[in-house]
Amino acid sequence: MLISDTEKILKKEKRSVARAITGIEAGLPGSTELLDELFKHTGKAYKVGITGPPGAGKSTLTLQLIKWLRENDKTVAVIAVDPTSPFTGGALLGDRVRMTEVGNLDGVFIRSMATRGSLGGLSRKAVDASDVLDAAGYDIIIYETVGVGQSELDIAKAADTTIVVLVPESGDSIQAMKAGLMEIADFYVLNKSDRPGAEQAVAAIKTMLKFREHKATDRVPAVIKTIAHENKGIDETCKEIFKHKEFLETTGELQKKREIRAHNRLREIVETEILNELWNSGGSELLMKNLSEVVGKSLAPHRLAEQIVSRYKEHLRNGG
Ligand SMILES: Nc1nc2c(ncn2[C@@H]2O[C@H](COP(=O)(O)OP(=O)(O)O)[C@@H](O)[C@H]2O)c(=O)[nH]1
Ligand SMILES: [Mg+2]
Repeated sequence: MLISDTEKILKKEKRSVARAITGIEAGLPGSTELLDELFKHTGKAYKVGITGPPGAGKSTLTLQLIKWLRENDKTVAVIAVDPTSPFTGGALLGDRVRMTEVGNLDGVFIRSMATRGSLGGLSRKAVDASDVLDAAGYDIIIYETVGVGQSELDIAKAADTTIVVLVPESGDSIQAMKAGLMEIADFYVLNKSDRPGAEQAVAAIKTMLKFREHKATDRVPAVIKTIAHENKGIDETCKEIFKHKEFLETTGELQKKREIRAHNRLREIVETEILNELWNSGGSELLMKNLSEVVGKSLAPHRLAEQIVSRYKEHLRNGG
């Protein structure tokens, strides 16, 4: 039994799309079969990652991008992975009402995914969910993530264009560099540029970019100033997305990027399968049974690990 109706998803029926994503998130049986069916309808959506520190204005910016895209006849789906995001409920009531309103618009789908408990598999689930949205025919898929952990970085890397959002507060760009955000940005948005220090912050980001290792032929990422809640800089931001898209298409980089992603995705699926089987076919039991010996120093960790792996190999020899 499939977890949702393929035909209805292909017709962009929001309830069926939502049900499919819920099933994927929960890992329900039948979700991979649904993804199999949808797969041949994917590959058309363009994916945009929006990442940066909490409170930088990512959700506000996303809302404005949605409006711009709808005015330009593009349908948009958002996957928000952010515990503090208005999309996921950490915000003021007013913000949540706005999100719901926008999410109810025709040609717009907004979905949050929980970070609680499942960080490891989150990027895989977000990518699976985006396959549903892609098959449903959304032109643009936006991933909003807080740029803090590895898992969030992985999601940002699943995008065709990644935007890093920073604010004028001093040291923000240094923090971003430490968090690995500088390597993944295709361009920068300096939001809250109504605040003091905006010019200095732009200069700091540009200096940082100069010192970054790069080939002479590399594209230098743009730095765009925005005031998201006043809709300032949104037009420029959207145009930069499409400029970057064109750059990727004409240079063949888009194809390369997608090949790398397909490769990584395959590895991740296989590795997850193997790990699940290893732990579920007696590995967990063996670990728990002998853990006290390791703690009590009578069994070395490498020896217990060897036993667990041997047992898994034996399980495979016996036909899995
Ligand atoms: N001053 C100022 N405030 C902004 C701007 N953009 C967003 N905000 C406010 O900053 C707060 C955090 O925004 P939000 O979009 O939730 O940030 P997120 O955590 O990055 O998604 C909200 O109260 C917004 O209204 C801006 O350009 N200037
Ligand atoms: Mg947010």
